[in-house]
Amino acid sequence: MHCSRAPGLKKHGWGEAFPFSLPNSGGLRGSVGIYFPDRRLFRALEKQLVFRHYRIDAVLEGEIMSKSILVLNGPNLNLLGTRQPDIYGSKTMVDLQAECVEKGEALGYRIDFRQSNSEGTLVDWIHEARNRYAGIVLNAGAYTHTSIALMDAIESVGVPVIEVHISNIHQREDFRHVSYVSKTAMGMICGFGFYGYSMALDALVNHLRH
Ligand code: CA2
Repeated sequence: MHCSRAPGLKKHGWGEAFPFSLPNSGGLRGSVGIYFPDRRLFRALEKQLVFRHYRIDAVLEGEIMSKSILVLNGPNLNLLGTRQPDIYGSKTMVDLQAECVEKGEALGYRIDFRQSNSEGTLVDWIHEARNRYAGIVLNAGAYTHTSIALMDAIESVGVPVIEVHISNIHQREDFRHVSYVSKTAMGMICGFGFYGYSMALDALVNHLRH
């Protein structure tokens, strides 16, 4: 066990998403990508987190990398629960993260849950998955229908990707019927609301086990 911060924590600045919780981390359960826009809020938790860093350090060196799944969300999904409940439901991104983390724990995987409105950031995160994550669940939002860059990133990284959409994109406008992500993802689930993420995690872990 090392008495320093975990490698995964060093490269994250304050206010950025960073992993601090693992299945056995006691009170701070199963959440990753916690955002601290307010330094004072972070300070209030810092003492507790430093304790967790040591625990994370001990585990990261071993099985954690191969037992981690990246769940990526694209543009505007941060608005979940604020508008268009007829299409996307009334639950929020935080609810979705909690559901994914809980499902991941049940399957024995740590979930790293992230959202970005930037195409380049999503490409960078897909690249980051190489040798670090067992697989990716990806809802690329509207970039699904436009992004050759995401398609190429998925193809180049050599990590299994399951595409997911909250809505049934084939019952919507014609431009949503095309998915560049589908061309390189293992498979695609759409139309089942947040439950689609759970289905995607099941499908991914089933693939990893066989
Ligand atoms: O159904 C999905 O999950 C989508 O990926 C969602 C994207 C859409 O462009 C895709 O065609 C299908 C849009 C996400 C926007 O989410 C909002 C949620 C609430 C309020 C406003 C936008």
